Amino acid sequence: APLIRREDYTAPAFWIRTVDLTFDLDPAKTLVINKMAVERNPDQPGASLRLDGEDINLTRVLVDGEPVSFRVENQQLVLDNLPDQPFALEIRTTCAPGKNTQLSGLYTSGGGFFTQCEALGFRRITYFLDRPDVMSVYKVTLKADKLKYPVLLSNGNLVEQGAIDADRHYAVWEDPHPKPCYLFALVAADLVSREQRVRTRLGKEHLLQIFVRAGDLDKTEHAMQSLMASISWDEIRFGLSLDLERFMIVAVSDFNMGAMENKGLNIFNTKFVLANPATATDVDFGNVESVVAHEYFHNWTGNRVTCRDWFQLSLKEGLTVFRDQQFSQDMAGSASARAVKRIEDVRTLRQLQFPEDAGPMAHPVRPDSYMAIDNFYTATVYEKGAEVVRMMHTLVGEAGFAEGMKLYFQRHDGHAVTCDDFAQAIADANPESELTKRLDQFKHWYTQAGTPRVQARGSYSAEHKTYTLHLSQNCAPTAGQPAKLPFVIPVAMGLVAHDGRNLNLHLEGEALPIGTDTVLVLSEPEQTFTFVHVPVEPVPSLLRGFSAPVVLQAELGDDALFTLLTHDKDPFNRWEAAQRLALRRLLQAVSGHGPAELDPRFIQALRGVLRNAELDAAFKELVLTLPSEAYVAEQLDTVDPQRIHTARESLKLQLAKALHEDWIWAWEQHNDCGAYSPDPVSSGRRALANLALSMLCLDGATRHNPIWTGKAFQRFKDANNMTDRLGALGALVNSHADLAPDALSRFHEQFRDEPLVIDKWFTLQAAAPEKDGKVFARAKALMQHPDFTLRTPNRARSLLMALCQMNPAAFHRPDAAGYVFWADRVIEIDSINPQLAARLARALDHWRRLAEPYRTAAREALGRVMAKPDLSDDVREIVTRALQ
Ligand code: DPP
Ligand code: ZN
Repeated sequence: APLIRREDYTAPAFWIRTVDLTFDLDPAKTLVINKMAVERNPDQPGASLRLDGEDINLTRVLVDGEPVSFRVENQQLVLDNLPDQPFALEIRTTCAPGKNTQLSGLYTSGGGFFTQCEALGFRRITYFLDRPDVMSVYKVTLKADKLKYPVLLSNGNLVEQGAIDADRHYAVWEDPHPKPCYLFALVAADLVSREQRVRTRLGKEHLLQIFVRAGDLDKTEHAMQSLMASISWDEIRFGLSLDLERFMIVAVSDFNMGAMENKGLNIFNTKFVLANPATATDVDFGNVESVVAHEYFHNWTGNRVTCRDWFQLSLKEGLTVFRDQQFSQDMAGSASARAVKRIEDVRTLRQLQFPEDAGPMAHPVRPDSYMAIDNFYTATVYEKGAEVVRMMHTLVGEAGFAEGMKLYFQRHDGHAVTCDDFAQAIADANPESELTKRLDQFKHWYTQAGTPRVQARGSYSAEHKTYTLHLSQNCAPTAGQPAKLPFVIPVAMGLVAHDGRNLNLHLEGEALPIGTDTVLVLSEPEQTFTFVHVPVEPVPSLLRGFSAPVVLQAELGDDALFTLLTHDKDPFNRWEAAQRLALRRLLQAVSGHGPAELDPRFIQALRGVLRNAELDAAFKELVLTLPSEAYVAEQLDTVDPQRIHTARESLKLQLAKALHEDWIWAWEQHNDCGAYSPDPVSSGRRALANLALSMLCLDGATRHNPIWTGKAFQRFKDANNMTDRLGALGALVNSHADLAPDALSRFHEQFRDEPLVIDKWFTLQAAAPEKDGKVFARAKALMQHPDFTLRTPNRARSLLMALCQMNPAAFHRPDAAGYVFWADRVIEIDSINPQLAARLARALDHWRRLAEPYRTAAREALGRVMAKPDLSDDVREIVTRALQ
């Protein structure tokens, strides 16, 4: 397929004002009657109408009720010589939902019908102008077997339903809000629902429904609570109210994405909606809360105001991720719990987005071209996009940002717009802000790929009591962007004295000090900031709260980092200091330079955090967890995954041994949380207890001391919630304890009818720390397990992503068996579900930075995938970029 370019955008030649769809649903052959009211765009007189279609059979085309001549060209239905006046267009097609393994368009799952139309799935249902800037009002009639599909749903309001004959029934839905076709949805299935009526601040009544399979009703309470909380949060924070009488969520177990924000009818991957204490972990509860919120928030940021074209994807995704992150922080409550959420978000950004921005898939938050848009639902568009919105929020302040949002909706409600429109609205509402003064430059965040580096150097003059901070920035070239212009980088910061005081900041030339933290705006390649009346030499605490998505190179020595770890008022930078101290030691161990033994001072500092009565358990767990192998790899020019693994495992074991008594203390203090509740305090306690247990098992397993693995086994059997049960199972499996196989088979037996739990069972085994090739062999063998299938994305990911993306030491093998396995799976899945295959294909994005023999073997594997006949565009784009 050719590259599609942002600069080639043109408005549509026709508008489709209304759509009247009738579905006669049958897995083998579904008939779709599509009646549209079409109007020519007067700017394009004489243009032909080109409707997109894919994998559908055309049976009839009528214009104003009369048959017309047409052509089908490159999968498009082309109609020439259409009238200048509005006309009625009727198209009949059939499709085979039961054979749709791509899970895009109309497909079957577990005996029901479901749809997924974003980004380009609607063309697999009917011929249409499948682009987000064509917005239409929909009426949808569903006809289906009554017994098999008792529930018939589509967007908007139910206006009619009834029997057709003894076996079949129908329902008619109308959605009053004009929408792009990617927000269309239908469901026909045998489902039950949890219902809730709510009254919003505007005084309107709404019906909330969550539809699931009959056995899952006891897993819907948390999603309903999250939905109600999201509705009131958006009203309070942004003045945005629910605009529908009915808001529905449907759970489906075969789904490519996490969830989909179809107007009034969100469709969710079961993984992000179902949760109860017996089957879901604290992390799952948190994910359900944030994904429910995310999809709900899309109702305004995405649906009411949508994207002009798919290059603008971050207009809705970056903004909506920012909103769901803010929501989750507010839900977490305490300052410390908010900081924990921020640390987790940054960890994700660094682990997924930074590598993406440094590899062959690097692209701007607003990409310039693509082959398959599905490949651009990325960490860059989502997570970096959210950071860009967050920086605007920092530069204009919370109230200013709320004003900007108000203006954005005043200007653009009901329209399909661009990232520029969004930034302009935020800026225009805040004419005096730093954002507005440098808006054009700020927008380099949308146009330039790559992670900027910020160097910081400070010097103190004891004589003048001044502290001079020199900041500079640069950004490495990325594909197609050899030279970068400087970014606008908000640097939140403070100065910390070695005795622990957070010093008052007084910038040279200003009349008054400005408190103990401020935001410096770095917009030039180099800038110097001078602070006066600084009583003692300070340690700079820079990029507090991770105020910009950059790599900070501050060259702080261990002394300075220990000071920040102990005294910084910003919890993010306390954690960051510990990560830097640990990273420094990990990198020394990997390179073989420097001691392989951890120094007492570092161990003592971690002990100090662990035993600190002021700190929350959740924060301690984050500080005591070493940086991941992926993050270590990110720091290196040449990556030897086995060396990194060996180094990290060795340091982990040292921490297990050196802090043995402290881990026992931590376990004893935190392992009983009483009745289960997923709140931040008790989930933090569970996280710390589980970390302690895994450290104790690790130490025990190396000494063949069965005490702690025995305790873990007991815990595994007795736990009253999935977080503790899985934590104990993980402690056994990850330490390769003798009891692990028995525990694994008991776990499988107990949860054999819970697919989401069986996914965890696969993941745990495939992501375990590699030891003598056993993990790889086990993962390969699990492909033959009767519960394994490539057709359900969650299941395929549970094994394959765990092995190929999350477990570098098991995947990158000197004998190349990991790469052979990977290539075989990518090729196999490509024929079933190209979107899924393309995700797996990205596991070798970074082959160029691998050391030998990995590098050569990885390239060969990529070549094998590339040579597959009929390779999908999705996979072709990933592999082509990787090999370029
Ligand atoms: N469903 C995906 C999301 O909400 C794509 N819109 O991010
Ligand atoms: Zn989204």
